[in-house]
Amino acid sequence: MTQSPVRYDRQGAVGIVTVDSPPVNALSQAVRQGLWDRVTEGFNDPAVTALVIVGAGRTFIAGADIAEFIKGGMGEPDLNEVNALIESGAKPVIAALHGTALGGGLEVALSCHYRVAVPKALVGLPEVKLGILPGGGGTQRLSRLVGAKTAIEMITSGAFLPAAKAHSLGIVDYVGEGTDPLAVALSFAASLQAGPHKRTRDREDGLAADRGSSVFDEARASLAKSARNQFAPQRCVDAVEAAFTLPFDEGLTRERDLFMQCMAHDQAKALIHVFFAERAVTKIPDVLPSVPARKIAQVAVLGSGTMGGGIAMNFVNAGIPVRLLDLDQVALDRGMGVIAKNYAGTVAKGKLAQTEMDKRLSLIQPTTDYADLADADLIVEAVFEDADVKAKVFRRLDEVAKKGAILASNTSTLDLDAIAAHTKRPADVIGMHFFSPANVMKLLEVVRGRHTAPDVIATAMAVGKQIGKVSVLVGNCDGFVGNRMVQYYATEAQRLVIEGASIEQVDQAALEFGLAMGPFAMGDLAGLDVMGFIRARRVAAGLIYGTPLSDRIDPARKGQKNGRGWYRYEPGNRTPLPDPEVTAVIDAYRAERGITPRNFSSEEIAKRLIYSLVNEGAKILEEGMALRAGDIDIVYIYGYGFPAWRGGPMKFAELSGLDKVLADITRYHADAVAAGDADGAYWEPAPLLTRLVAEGKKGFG
Ligand code: 3H9
Repeated sequence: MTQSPVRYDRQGAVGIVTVDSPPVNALSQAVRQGLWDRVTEGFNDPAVTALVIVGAGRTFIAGADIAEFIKGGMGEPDLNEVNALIESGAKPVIAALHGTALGGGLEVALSCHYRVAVPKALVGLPEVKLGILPGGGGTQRLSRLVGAKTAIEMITSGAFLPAAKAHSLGIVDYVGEGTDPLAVALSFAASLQAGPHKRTRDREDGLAADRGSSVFDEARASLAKSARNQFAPQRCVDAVEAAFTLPFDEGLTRERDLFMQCMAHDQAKALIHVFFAERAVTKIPDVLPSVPARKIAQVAVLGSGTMGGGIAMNFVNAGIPVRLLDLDQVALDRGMGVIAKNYAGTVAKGKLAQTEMDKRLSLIQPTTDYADLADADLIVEAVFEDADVKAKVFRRLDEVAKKGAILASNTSTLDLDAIAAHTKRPADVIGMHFFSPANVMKLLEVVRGRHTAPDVIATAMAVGKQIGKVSVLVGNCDGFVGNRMVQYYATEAQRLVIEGASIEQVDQAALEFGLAMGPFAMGDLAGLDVMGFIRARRVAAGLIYGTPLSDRIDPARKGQKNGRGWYRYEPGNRTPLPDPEVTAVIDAYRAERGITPRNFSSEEIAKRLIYSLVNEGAKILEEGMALRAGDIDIVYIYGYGFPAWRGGPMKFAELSGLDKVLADITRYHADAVAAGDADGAYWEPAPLLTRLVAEGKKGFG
């Protein structure tokens, strides 16, 4: 018989129910059963007058077992039954919180008569981030404690609240000292008066003021904007409202009904996929966790432009000192000025203390002397995206860097092996591709070269985590994962315009799909001059199909930086405005090719944009340039503003049906061939996709 993950002990007159199910004490079927059995045992134990529920290891219960959701069916006993049992006892039950009491974990705690916590404990109902809502009574019980507004805020944001805040809101009854939740609970139990001990379901504290309030409609209207197109946030409001309109048990039934609606929705499938994909990216089959990372105490960044400055900020934000090198003192002063201005903006918004800004700035040592890089453990090159410039830099770095230093390139497209070949230590060379603005965007593509050593990979991944990035290991191909895919996406946006859509319509369709910005606005933000430079190299190397419109746009149009790109911009304003000069270029090009513009629906535009990503993503996957389809999804969600609730491009394709996606891609390819349009050649279906569909597979595996 397997041992239960929940045990029962006694200390004096207190019965202790300990959940011991690493890593996070999630509420698997065995844990729910164990809770049921051990709480029953405690209620029946004549020697105890109160019970404590506590988590072993690093945390209280961090929620329902999400892996169980995917397998389908959650098994008996249901969480609501366990909670009802806890709440029904004649003896008071105290939840002793440490680590994170989340989701179903907080719901268990809310069913207890009292909640106590250590100061570092965090509580929250983050279900909405998985596309669902609290389904174990959380919406009903929390509302009774804190009222509608706070309940809606907590449940629709999924935010984690520190113990002190939870105490001030009435969620936690007592915050003790130290780190031992059991000690806090035992001292609280000793102070308990004789009953009755009120059950949360019977509390009225939070309900009275908000009955019939407009807060629900206001929340719905606000979420319709801030969580546009998302299913669960609206259902969260519905569930909270039920606490104010229905008796408790009916409220629970309504909550469960809404929970099941969310579970059945594609958005939950997408977001649960993202949860696991984000954790899977850390796992590299041939770089085991036992591979030791190198120690990174001093970093150097080369290039003090927008990218270099942003990269430097990441490290000093994490307390790691940086030497920032530029060859030109004027450029260096300008770069330092931009960094100071960025921090000052955050201070002005009240999000950073002035002393903290000063501390961070003091950790950056500007220099124009390569000799100053000699003690750096990690050197990140962020100079101009030109192979010759990079070659020169890496030859110089090879001369000055100490033995064992990691030499990282922030190249976004160039061949990492060619860069590494300019050093005598290719095993120490790796790509660390940050995304602009580098101090904000969470993605870090870690590029593995042919000779990159396993411990260099382990170090880059670990450093990425330390500076708050989501690091994804990718292979060395032109554009790696993100930019390799995006070139086809950008070209497809232009093909749509050539065929008849307007620039604004294409961007609007991307926004309606849920992307953070459309392809043309993205081009203007990245800089058409930079993209033009990269494109010229690729075209010369035979790596890219035509990009007919870009080549006809006046090269003086650089995008947002000079107020003229695919759009025009008023000074000091980032709102894209249609520009007749660009429209004239499009009209002339259509006329030259004899194209009669046709109408497009937003849906058709979105499909063509997204499927261009999917088809290239499948090629990348087959070549092994990404380890998993989920890695590609994470790249797009954290690097390109792809909506997480769509799951990323590859999950979106799975949810749309790989067979349907392939049929569309095949048609786009046939259309391009029939029109003699060589620019559409990339629509040739990815062999992997064709094979999966032929085998009847529903996913990329
Ligand atoms: C819910 O409760 C629904 C109910 O209302 C209704 C039911 C009817 N389940 O993140 P980490 C794994 S919905 C299964 O790397 P950290 C995770 O996959 C749930 N597994 O650590 C990883 O595995 P591996 C509401 C879980 O310290 C390992 O634990 N709760 C779960 O950076 C370590 O995770 C949530 O949404 C889970 N619930 O962060 C909380 N949680 O090592 C979700 C974690 O094999 N979890 N794992 O890769 C979190 O936010 C973070 O994991 C947490 C720890 C903050 C707890």
